[in-house]
Amino acid sequence: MTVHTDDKTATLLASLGIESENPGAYDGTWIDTSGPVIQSINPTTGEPIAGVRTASIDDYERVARAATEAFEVWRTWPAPKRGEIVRQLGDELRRHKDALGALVTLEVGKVLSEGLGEVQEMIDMADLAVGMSRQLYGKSMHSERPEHRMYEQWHPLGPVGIITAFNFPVAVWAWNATVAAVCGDSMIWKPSEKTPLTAVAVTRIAQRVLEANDAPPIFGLAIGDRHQVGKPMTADTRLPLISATGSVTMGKAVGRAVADRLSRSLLELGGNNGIIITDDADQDLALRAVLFAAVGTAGQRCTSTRRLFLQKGIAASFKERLVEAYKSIKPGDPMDPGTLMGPLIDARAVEDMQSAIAKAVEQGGKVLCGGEAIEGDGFFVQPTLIEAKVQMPITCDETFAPILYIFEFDQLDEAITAHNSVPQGLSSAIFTTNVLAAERFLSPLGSDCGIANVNIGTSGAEIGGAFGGEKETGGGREAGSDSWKIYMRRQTCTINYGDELPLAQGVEFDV
Ligand code: UN1
Repeated sequence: MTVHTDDKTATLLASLGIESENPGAYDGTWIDTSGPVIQSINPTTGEPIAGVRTASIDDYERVARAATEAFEVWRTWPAPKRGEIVRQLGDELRRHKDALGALVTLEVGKVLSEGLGEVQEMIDMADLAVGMSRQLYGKSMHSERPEHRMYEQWHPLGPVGIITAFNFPVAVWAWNATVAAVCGDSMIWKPSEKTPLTAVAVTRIAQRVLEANDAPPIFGLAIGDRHQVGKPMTADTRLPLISATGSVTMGKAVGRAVADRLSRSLLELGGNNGIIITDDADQDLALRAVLFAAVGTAGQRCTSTRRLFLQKGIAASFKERLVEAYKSIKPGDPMDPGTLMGPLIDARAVEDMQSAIAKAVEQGGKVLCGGEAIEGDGFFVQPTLIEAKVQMPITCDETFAPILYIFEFDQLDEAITAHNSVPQGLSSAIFTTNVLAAERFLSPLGSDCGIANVNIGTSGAEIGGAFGGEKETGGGREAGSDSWKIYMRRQTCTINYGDELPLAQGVEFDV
């Protein structure tokens, strides 16, 4: 297929080393891959941007072997030296922030400010991981035996498989890759086939840093489908950890395959995030937060707000303001600085949104505004508000689109129960000025999610905290706090520096 791009796009692609057809696997060198070619489609126009030759099973095998060899060397580098490589990766990302952010916008359709924000998230992760590289602390504990010392230490784990989704095509790689790298792991990245170009661009950036430092090729890449890459990777006993971000269906398949070989999985799956707004909340603040969380990224974040719980006293007026604000949002070119909402990722996403809206109406929901796909080029839809009832089954599904279901409630506990009644448990928020309501929401009887916010929306988490959620969201934690521990192997060591052999638990065993 011939790919037509304008001059500006051609310059952008060239600055990131993207050609009209790119190899889809890297193991220290770019492999002349032999799988089928996929085209990356610009969701704003529906036109192809460039192609990628996917990895075959044999290509995957090459990448896996290289990752295994790279691990053998990388794990011997002192952690702060590994951190130095990640520091340089952060610097290289800083240099390419504008271009890479624009490529994210081109390939995913999120607005430019969010494309740039995503690269910033990678840079923030690199900075955090550099600090971590000197803080991979183990505890020491007091032995119950005289002249004994006990402590825990953390060793590199092995090559890690990283599966990422289209919606955060580069930041989620960085959540995993920067931390895994300082922990001493090599990795194989399987990005979404909807966003192969950003993956090639990031790997080229990482390659330069590795080569400049004579570091082993720890940042492997294998672009391909479930059969060529996904299944061989999840079944690969050389990979002690598979970190997967994406749908619940994908996560269940990955979780099962990895559990079958008793290895670790780190799952960050679907969300169905809710915001509760009480009568005493700051309405202006809440309105702005709901808009960003529900309409931002065209509702395609795992943290997007999908359910809104309004207390009766403010419900009517808040809904009115929300409808007005929704109507003022004009979906358009995500490169244009005035645009707040770009397209959905593909035609299938538009169909899924339409089918969810039809189901909502069938189940008794009332569309307050939006609801339509927009005719013309690209995959544009109207942001949609639906008045709903908690019993409506469709409100338990995560539809990756800008649909916001609105519910009303009397008492806070009633809202919390409804909020927690879905299978997913990623992010949640309450808007209130009442300290008791806020604390109740954060208490063990409150939100059941991995993320719980007060007077902040459900999306746009900072990388310093552990990111992930409960129930069908999969239980994994990525990014900050002590999430690094899953990328390492824990070892408990006991040293006897005396000349007796006392046994623990007072056991006597003298011959
Ligand atoms: C995702 O949608 O998979 O909290 C990740 C947020 C972003 C990450 C979203 N920092 O919205």
